[in-house]
Amino acid sequence: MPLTRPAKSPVRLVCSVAIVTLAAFAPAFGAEPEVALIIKNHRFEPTELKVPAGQRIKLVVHNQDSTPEEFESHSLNREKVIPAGAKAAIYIGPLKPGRYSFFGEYNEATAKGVVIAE
Ligand SMILES: [Cu+2]
Repeated sequence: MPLTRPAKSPVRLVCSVAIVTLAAFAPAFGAEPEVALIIKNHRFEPTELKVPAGQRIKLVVHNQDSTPEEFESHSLNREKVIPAGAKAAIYIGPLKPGRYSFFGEYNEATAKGVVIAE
C-alpha cells in the first residue's frame, strides 16, 4: 500500500518532539557500540573485552567451532546457546565500571573471558 504523506498538524509536531526527547535517553536502534567475540577451539577470542561503561553494548558472538557453545555470565545475567558456526547478538549494559566474567558453559575449563567496563 503506498504511503501518503499526512499534512503537517500541531499533533504531529508534538509527536516529533516526544520522539526526539526519547532518543536522547535511549540511543536509536542499532546505534549501540558493537563488540565482536569469537569462539574458536573452545576458547573466547579476545579473552578481555573493553567496553564503555554506562552504555548498552551489542556483543556479536561468532561460534567458529563445530560444536555448540553456551555463552554464560552470572554477573551480566546472560545465557545464550550459539549453534556451531552461528553468530548471535547478546545485548549487555549499561554497565557500571568493573569486571564481568563470562564463560562457555559447555567448555568451562578453556572458554573463559571478561568484559571490562570503563
Ligand atoms: Cu547455562
